[in-house]
Amino acid sequence: MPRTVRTTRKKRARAGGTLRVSRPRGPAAPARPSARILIANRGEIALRVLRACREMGYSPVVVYSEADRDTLPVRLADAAFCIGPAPAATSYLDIDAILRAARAARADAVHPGYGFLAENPEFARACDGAGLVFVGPPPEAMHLVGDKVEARRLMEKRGVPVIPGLLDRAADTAAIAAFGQRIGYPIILKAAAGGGGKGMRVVRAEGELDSAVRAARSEAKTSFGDDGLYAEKFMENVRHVEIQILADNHGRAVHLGERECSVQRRHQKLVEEAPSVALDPAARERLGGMALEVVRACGYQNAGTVEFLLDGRGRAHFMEVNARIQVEHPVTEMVMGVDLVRAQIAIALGEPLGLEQERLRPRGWAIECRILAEDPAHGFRPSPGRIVALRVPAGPGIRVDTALQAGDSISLHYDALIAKLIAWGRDRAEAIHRMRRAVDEFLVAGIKTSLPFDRALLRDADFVAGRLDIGFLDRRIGSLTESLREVGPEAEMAAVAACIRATEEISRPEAAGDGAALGAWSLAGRRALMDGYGPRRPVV
Ligand code: MV4
Repeated sequence: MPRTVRTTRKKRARAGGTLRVSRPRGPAAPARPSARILIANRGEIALRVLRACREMGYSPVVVYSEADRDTLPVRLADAAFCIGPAPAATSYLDIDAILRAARAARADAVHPGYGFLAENPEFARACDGAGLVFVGPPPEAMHLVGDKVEARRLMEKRGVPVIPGLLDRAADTAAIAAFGQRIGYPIILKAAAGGGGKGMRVVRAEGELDSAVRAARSEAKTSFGDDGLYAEKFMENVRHVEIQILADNHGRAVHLGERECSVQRRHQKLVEEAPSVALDPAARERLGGMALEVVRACGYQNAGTVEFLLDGRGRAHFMEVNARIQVEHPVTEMVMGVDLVRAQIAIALGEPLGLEQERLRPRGWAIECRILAEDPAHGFRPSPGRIVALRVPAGPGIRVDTALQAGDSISLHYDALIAKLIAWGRDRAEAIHRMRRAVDEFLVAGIKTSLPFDRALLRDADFVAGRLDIGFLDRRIGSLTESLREVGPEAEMAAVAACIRATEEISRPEAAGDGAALGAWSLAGRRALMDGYGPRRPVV
């Protein structure tokens, strides 16, 4: 572990004047019992961090935009500060407004969640400068892994297998054309400052290169303020697998196995799971070892994720590092029995990792469905509006991470993620069974959600068999969503009829008969109700 990084951390903690940091490998330093943690985020992740703070005995403080005044994190926090109007640029992305709130709250630390400022080294530095502990990696490490070309070059030097490609930013289209000639098409263009699919373009033939380069550059420029590009061989029929790591400020690091994230649509993950059917324990250790090499190479601290592509022969290729807690972290928590957000906070406050690599083995299987305020029947178009009724599933093996309350309004200002539904089982089959049961219980009325898509996916033969790759969803999205579009006027009429009939059965219980199997109409009515059609009151 580079000394400089450690020194920075100590200085940062001292500047706050309130936190003691243990010596390297020394006993755990009792952080200030009343440490106040400012949560610079919203929605489910703000609530997730708030809960970790509570369990640790720390005081959670939140910031919120004018649109989020009546949300659950604001209700449950010890203090809440309005930081501006709804648009993210004037609230959750406003570094000065957040630091003003931190000062007013007399906060000791800041947790950025994911998205917004979570991977912005300027923000991490600004927190440092204000005497606040930033719950995340040191700014230097964050900056390094944020430059995808730099990160690639470093990994290559350290002997981690990287995807064949350019190790420098491409000077011009000619440089990429030369690479394409050498390696063969298809190739993929990526933004040097990018990640997560923005500014990416797959190029299948040299004839498409010119326009693809122009499009990718302009997208990179608007998204990241940097039009730098590099090129790689485009790998097909591969899985997207990522390793979770935790590294403390004392030179100790562990990996917590993998998450399988191949079920994506336009770089939006829809379903994630842990572990992956594609890795056996030996392969897991190999990949984990590579991820820890990444940690060592860049002086990484706190929680992080190392992304790989896994080819059909089980070979892994490094892609990039995500310097944040990720949306899909719960599946790792469920199979590893580790509270990752709690670990993030403990590490940031200087506590040594209490985990031993040898004892970290996945137990059972966990699957997460991201519930989005989008209409899967119409190309996942945004579906804003008011949640008029909400029924959240529960029961054995089910976890729901959401800040949603009935009456909340979903606006177009923020991400469409409204809830995460996580199912755990002793094996993959049990996790899928529980998930099917839970998605059928879940009701979000008033808006369209991705739930009907999940119900279809969980019955897809390839998904159930674990036959996944990054092209799976694009190939299957049509067949998985076509039946959903049938909920047109006719189906809605059928649903209304079914509801009327079921209502009659309430007033004439003998008509249904105690314990009698429901008829097709009643089942259709129930089904329709689950998806938010029909009357807004219980029918049976
Ligand atoms: C790739 C790739 C294939 N070949 N790079 C997507 C997110 C970002 N972290 C990198 N990503 C990819 N990079 C090479 N050289 C495939 C992906 C990828 C993907 C691409 C198209 C459609 C869906 C995808 C899902 C996951 C990963």
